[in-house]
Amino acid sequence: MPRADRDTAKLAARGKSMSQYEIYGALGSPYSMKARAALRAKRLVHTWSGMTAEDRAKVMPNVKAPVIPVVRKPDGTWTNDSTPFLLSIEGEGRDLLPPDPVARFACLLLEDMADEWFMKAMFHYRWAYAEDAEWVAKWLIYDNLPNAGRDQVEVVANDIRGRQISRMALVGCTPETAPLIEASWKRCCRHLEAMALSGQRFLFGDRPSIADLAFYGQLKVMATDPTPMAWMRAETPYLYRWLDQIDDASGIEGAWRDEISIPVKVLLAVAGNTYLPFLQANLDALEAGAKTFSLTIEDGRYEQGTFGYQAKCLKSLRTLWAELDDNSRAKLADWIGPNTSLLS
Ligand SMILES: N[C@@H](CCC(=O)N[C@@H](CS)C(=O)NCC(=O)O)C(=O)O
Repeated sequence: MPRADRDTAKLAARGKSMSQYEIYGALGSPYSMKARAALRAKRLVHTWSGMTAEDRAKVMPNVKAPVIPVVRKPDGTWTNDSTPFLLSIEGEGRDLLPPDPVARFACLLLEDMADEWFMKAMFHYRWAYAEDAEWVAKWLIYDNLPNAGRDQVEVVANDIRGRQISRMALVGCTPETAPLIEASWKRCCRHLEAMALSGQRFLFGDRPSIADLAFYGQLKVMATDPTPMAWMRAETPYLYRWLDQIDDASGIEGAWRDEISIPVKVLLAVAGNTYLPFLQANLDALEAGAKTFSLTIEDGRYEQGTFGYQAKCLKSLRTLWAELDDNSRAKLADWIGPNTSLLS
């Protein structure tokens, strides 16, 4: 049988069709939640699989970097980085990027900040608080080993908890950086709460953008982890509800709005004050051959290991910035502030 026919037969046997996306992720993984909600918002046919340990052995060899979610595209190819994946399918289904060039750049900058900076808070809350670490480790492993039974789940949960805690300093989550990370996260949550109550449903209009989905991904899992869940319910209750609204936005009919909203403007100021200096310090340290870097942001000292991936993020933002016209750049610079210079 020709290969394509064989693939079709195999998929049919699994009750799947050739034209659908298959997402392999975890309910506790922010980027998995982002990708799933994105395909829902785009109205693209897909299946969701919370990966068990068994699935993992079959799925992970298809991709280079061992990170989830992993996606099998309808053409049979595999991919696994939510940002390039979603940008590569921007022409399919509903758009996730606003059409106006200023809004589009703002959207991509905020998406990047949610993925790479906001995620510090997700990791910090998850593993720094004993109650959260115990609860999270158990729910992650139960999803991973649904047939294993309590004893095995709890043994493996202990291992994963130890492993994740040992990675905290590398990604910048230490007792020294904790106050800064929490304060920065809370500030962004308050801006997002203002968005949820602003009379405009999402950051760039009444339909979700890739930036909304990136914030959602991190907050969705934090809405189950005990400490951030309690804080959000008490302090940003409408943002907490908004998470359930964007979770499945397939039926939301809304339009982009050309005018940049106040919540977006203030989040762009956070990007200027916090996120761009963070990316620049990482790039400087990498270029100097250093293994770690530190800088003062939001009145606190921040330190973490250097990451090539985050250097790539800054370079992509610079490419996008270079493509804008002077008028668009001037508008954005007003909101991003003096650190706009880091974009050139
Ligand atoms: N930039 C990637 C990040 C993906 C990522 O870091 N995924 C985490 C889980 S949320 C991961 O796979 N960690 C290793 C693992 O779980 O095995 C994306 O946007 O998809």
